[in-house]
Order: sequence, then C-alpha cells, then structure tokens
Amino acid sequence: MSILAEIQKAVFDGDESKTIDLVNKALAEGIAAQEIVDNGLVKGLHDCGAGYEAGQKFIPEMLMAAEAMKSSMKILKPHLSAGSEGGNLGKVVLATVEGDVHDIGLELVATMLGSAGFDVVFMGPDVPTEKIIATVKEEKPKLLGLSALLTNTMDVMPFILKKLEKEGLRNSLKVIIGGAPVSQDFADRIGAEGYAYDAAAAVPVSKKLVSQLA
Ligand code: B1M
Repeated sequence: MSILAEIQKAVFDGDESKTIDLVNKALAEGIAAQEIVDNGLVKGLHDCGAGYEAGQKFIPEMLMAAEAMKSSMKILKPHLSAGSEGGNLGKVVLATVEGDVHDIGLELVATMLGSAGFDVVFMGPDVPTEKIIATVKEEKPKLLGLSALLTNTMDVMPFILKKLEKEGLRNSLKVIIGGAPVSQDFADRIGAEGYAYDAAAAVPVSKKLVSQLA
C-alpha cells in the first residue's frame, strides 16, 4: 500500500496519531503537502462520508476522521503555498454560513488565500448572518467568502447577499462561494460574483474579483 493510501485509510479509521505519523513520514519522503491533502487526507474523509451515507459510519466516527484531518493540516499548513506575490491583495472575510458546522474546506481556502497574499479574517463555522454583516461593516473587506456543505444551508447564501444589499454594502465588495453542494450555476442564480470548486481554484478567482474592484 502506498503511503498516501495508508493516510487515506488512517483518516477513514479516525486514527489521529497514526495519521499524524504518516503525514510526517510522507513529508520526510518529499511528497508535496498539496498531494498529501488531495490524495490522502481528503480521500479518507470522502470515504468516511460515503460510509456515513451507506449507514456504515456514524457521527462520532466522522468527527474522529475530521480531527485526524485537522491535526494533520496544522502540520501541513506551513508547507502549503499558493505562490505568494508578497504584496497585500486586500482583506477577505471567510465564514461558513449559519447552521453549518463544516469548516475543514474553508480552513483550506483560508490557508491558500493567506499564502497567496490576502489578509484573511477567518470567522469559522456556523456564523450567524448578522455577525457576518457586522464584520463586513467593521473590516471593510474587498472580498467575502462563504462556504456551505449542506443542501439545506446553501440557501442561507442568497439571504446574506440580500442583507448586504439592504445595508448598502453590496457594491463595495465581491462575493465568492464554495462547498460541495454549491455550483457555478447556483452562484449565477444568487448573484455571487465568484465560485470555486476547491481551495486551489479559490486563489485565481479571488485575485480576479479583487482586481475588478480597483
Ligand atoms: Co457532515 N455531511 N454532517 N460532518 N460531513 C457531509 C457534508 C455529507 C455530504 C456526508 C454524507 O452524507 N455523505 C452530508 C451532507 C448531505 C447534504 O446536505 N447534501 C453531511 C451531513 C448530513 C452532516 C450532518 C447533518 C449529520 C447529522 O448530524 N445527521 C451534520 C451537520 C451538522 C451541521 O452542520 N449542522 C454533519 C456533521 C459533520 C461532522 C461534525 C461530524 C464533521 C464536520 C467537522 C468539521 O468540519 N469541523 C462532518 C464531516 C467531516 C463530513 C464529511 C465526511 C467531510 C467534509 C469535509 O471536511 N471534506 C462530508 C462528506 C464529504 O465531503 N464527502 C460530510 C473535506 C474538505 C476538504 O472538503 O468541505 O468539500 P470540502 O471543501 C472543499 C470544497 O468544497 C471547496 O474547497 C474545499 C477544499 O478544496 N470549498 C470552497 C469549501 N468551501 C469553500 C469556500 C470557497 C471556495 C471553495 O470560497 C469561499
């Protein structure tokens, strides 16, 4: 079994210490951090989600898998780079919408945007809409990034956009959305300027959006 397949299995098993050991070993062997994320950790989480859907895994096991991924991300974070240009590309506020506790994907987006040169304000998961609006008022970001992993929380996104408009904040920033149930079509329908399939794609999309504001 390859080391990436071993990492995938360790995450699936929710074995945090084994995952950490394997991630350190993979780094020492010269495997790129992004490769470890995409072809080890994320695959293990996806297997776990599939197991949950099939009734073979349960919430505590999904939580253990998530913890194994999160601890590994702490090790990998300094090694993940989106090719920083050194300059400050502007402020971006990132939040997972209200009612949704999934934050692993958003953390990856935060890491990639931070290393690309954005000043990231990370609000975390399950953020009430009012708190997002208040933070936009206070931080005056160029970009607001919203994440949702549940089909029933993606509908909070158009609500946030309407609120921003009502508060007169919509023209001063661009909005990028992401998360498994979200699509370019959904972004177009709700009037979000940007959509990214994954954290790597969020970098060029975000750069393009802020350049349109200048
Ligand atoms: Co949840 N969960 N979960 N879960 N969970 C999913 C999402 C699910 C698909 C599992 C399944 O059934 N197969 C399913 C959703 C079904 C649906 O609505 N369509 C589900 C469910 C049902 C639930 C609960 C409702 C279960 C329950 O309680 N009955 C519950 C919801 C609680 C709530 O939110 N109110 C729940 C809870 C949990 C845990 C707490 C146990 C844990 C989350 C821990 C945490 O995040 N801190 C968890 C996990 C781990 C998962 C799975 C297994 C993995 C999610 C993940 O982290 N993936 C997931 C199944 C799966 O994804 N296959 C599942 C890895 C991550 C890197 O990918 O988050 O997709 P992802 O992020 C990607 C892209 O989407 C994108 O870039 C990221 C990185 O490349 N992206 C953006 C994300 N945000 C972006 C923002 C951007 C741009 C790109 O711009 C701003």
